Amino acid sequence: MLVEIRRPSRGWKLPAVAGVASVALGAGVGELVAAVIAPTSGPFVVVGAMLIDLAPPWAKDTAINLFGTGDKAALLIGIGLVLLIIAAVAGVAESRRSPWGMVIITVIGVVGAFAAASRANAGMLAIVPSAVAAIAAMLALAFLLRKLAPAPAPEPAPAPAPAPAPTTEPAPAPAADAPTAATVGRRRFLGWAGGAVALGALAALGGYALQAGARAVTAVRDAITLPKAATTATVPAGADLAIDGLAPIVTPNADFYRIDTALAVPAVDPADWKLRIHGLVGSEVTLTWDELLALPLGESITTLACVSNEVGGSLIGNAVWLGYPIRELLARAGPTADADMVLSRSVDGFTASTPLEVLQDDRNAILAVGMNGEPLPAEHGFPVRMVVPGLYGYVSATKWVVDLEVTRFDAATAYWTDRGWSERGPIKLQSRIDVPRHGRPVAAGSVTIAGVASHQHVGIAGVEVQIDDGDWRAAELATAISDDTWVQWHYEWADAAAGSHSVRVRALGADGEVQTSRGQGPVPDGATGLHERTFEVS
Ligand SMILES: Nc1nc2c(c(=O)[nH]1)N[C@H]1C(S)=C(S)[C@@H](COP(=O)(O)O)O[C@H]1N2
Ligand SMILES: [Mo]
Repeated sequence: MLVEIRRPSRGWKLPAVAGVASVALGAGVGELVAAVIAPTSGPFVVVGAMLIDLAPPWAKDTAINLFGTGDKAALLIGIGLVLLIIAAVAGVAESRRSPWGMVIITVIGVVGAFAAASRANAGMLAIVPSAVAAIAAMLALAFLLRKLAPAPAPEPAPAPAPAPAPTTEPAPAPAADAPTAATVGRRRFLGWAGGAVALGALAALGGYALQAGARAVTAVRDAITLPKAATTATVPAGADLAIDGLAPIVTPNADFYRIDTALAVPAVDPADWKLRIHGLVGSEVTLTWDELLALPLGESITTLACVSNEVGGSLIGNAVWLGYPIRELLARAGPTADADMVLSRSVDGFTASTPLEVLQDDRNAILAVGMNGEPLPAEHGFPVRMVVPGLYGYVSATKWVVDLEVTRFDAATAYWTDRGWSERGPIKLQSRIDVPRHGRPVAAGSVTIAGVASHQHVGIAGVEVQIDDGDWRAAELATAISDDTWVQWHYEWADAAAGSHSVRVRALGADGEVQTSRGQGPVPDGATGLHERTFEVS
């Protein structure tokens, strides 16, 4: 604010209205933005969730006693009322002591962004709705307060030049015209303020409407009971070392990494879902949701990793999948002899190119409907996705899959291949150190070093660690679930002396490969290099 406006004569009511209208507009826009890009990060909902988490038990009890099951609605209404009061204060503050109103709105935005970012599973986009809301509110407030600035002298009807900016010295209004001009200005201001409120309401309604599909599909998903598995998979005893700080052997759905190009999570109703297998095939196959569920479904445990995972990164997870082998469906379609690739397509247009032979051999390449005992979560591909051991997700793990085109690598390319990534993505031998945890001091003496290693569909023969610049020493492997999953490892360092130390890890593949120390970034076919962690022993 370049000009400090001190005009107490303006009163406080209209500036308060400006504040309320601006914040209403911002809040509506925030809900709309959230509906589009980060549906679980609507500013109201995240602030409400944060308050629920922060509330002491007595407050929860009181709220439940007062409002019963309406306690959540009451909470949201309460947040709305508090917000409106703060908004009114911000309007008055801005009109008298600019930029304090803007500061107040910024603080509200930061609270919303903080609440959104601190939710479990919050993506990087989570703070955007609150940020956009705050910016929209500030722009609206600046606009409305300008409308409120005393009107310039009434102009003669054929205006020779545009009205001077209100920051110039306002000419004193002729006494006779004064009440009329003030009334007109006031009415016009209220029109603008009402417009801002209406726009905010429209945006909020738009957001609500946009999420109708997602709400409906969530309800459908919640009502699904998946059929019992014809074949089950179990995690063998001794596969999970249960070391504090070490990734659990099976990754809970809520902690499973999510990578996709979908700005809004596709809402696919299983009743409308259909898979089409076509292209270089003897006969086209289509499969409905009911037909898929009627097939004998099997459980399999497969680790999924992203090609963008940096060395030691967290874009990797392990789940118990329920699904049906893709090879059986391909056998029905009968690929022709010249076919060598399956281009899978999701409902939102994403594509992946998977070598045909990988989908035909005896590995557990499946159409998955279940993840860790539940229907697939929406963001992990509900109702149906692919899971293929041994390949990075970008060439195999199509979520919301609806189409399999049997084709050739020289005839079609997939989404990420068109953007510079390799057309094939066999997964690389990798290992990661989880413990000692990053930045945690460690007591001298016996120190546990632990992590995970994987080489899907090949298997891990061993893991070695190197402390400081010492020899490579064999770590102990936990029981492996199968070659298709990561395996935990640990090494007990008996004589850790005080000071700063570094530990490096390398995995040995079941095929004799030794994990390379040669560093390479993820592009075009996956990162290589050794994970290293430094820690302080005291
Ligand atoms: N429809 C669709 N499926 C997709 C993607 C995508 O962008 N869209 N990304 C792929 C990539 S790059 C990875 S690593 C995995 C990630 O699966 P997850 O989000 O369930 O962990 O999904 C794959 N399937
Ligand atoms: Mo990925």
